[in-house]
Amino acid sequence: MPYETIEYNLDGFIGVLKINRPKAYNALNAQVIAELGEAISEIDKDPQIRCLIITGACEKSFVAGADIKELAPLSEEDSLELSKKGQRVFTQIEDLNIPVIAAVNGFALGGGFELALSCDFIIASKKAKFGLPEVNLGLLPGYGGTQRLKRLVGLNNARYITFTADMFSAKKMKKMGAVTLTEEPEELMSKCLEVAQMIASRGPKAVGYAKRAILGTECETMSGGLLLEAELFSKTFTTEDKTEGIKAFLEKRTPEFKGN
Ligand code: CO8
Repeated sequence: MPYETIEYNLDGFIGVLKINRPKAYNALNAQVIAELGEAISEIDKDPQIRCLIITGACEKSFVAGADIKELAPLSEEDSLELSKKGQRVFTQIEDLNIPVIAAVNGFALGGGFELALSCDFIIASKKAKFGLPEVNLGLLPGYGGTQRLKRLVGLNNARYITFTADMFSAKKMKKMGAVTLTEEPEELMSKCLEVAQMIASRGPKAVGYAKRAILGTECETMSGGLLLEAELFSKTFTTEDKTEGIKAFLEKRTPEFKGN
């Protein structure tokens, strides 16, 4: 199926899916979310694929977050809908029967970091940068970040990353537990393919069952957490801080939050 904002290729047992909106640093607009959902549904039905790699087609960026220009005019109801839609697609990725590797080649910010967190593990370029900058836009992570990050880095680190909205190196993220391996930028894809080949050489059914066992009952508590996150995310769309935060990004200036 032809896609406009993503690229998908299957080579042997390994699928490689690239987010491809270079002009916006691969930011996730509604079209990317929709195409990603379609591609994941197709991959789910494909008996040949044994491991999927998700990466960014643009050299500098994995995904720089949700598309801020698209977020700006949304109402509380629209933002709730969009948050739930993205959460569904990211949960589809988490629920795939095959392992999914996030090959983080550059910026993984906001929704981009949340996309990587919905994969089974992250292999990152040493130049990659991670962060949840949402609160600096008057928003909060709305694509699963409040639920998935804490599982990897613990509550204290998740709070630190979320509340500071700071950017973190791949090395720092590896130390905190969010990143499994770091590689030189030019070796990132070959390392991911090597790991994917290793996984593909193991018993596919056993790998799938092991994935399900590791995820275990987490998803039961996850669904409640995701609903709460989506509802609170949409509440930010009733605040002046969200209007100021997004306006400041678009005007390329520092926001002045009043707490309203
Ligand atoms: N959305 C839209 N456009 C973007 C985004 C984005 N997230 N990120 C970058 N771009 C665009 C820029 O606007 C710019 O376009 P233009 O050339 O037309 O002005 C182009 O990409 C290149 O960006 P910069 O010129 O800013 O490049 P720099 O190298 O100077 O900086 C950064 C790169 C650091 C990545 C910077 O662009 C940046 O800070 N981007 C925003 C990061 C961010 O705040 N992400 C979080 C977004 S909010 C979010 O993800 C919420 C998730 C939950 C959503 C739930 C439901 C909707």
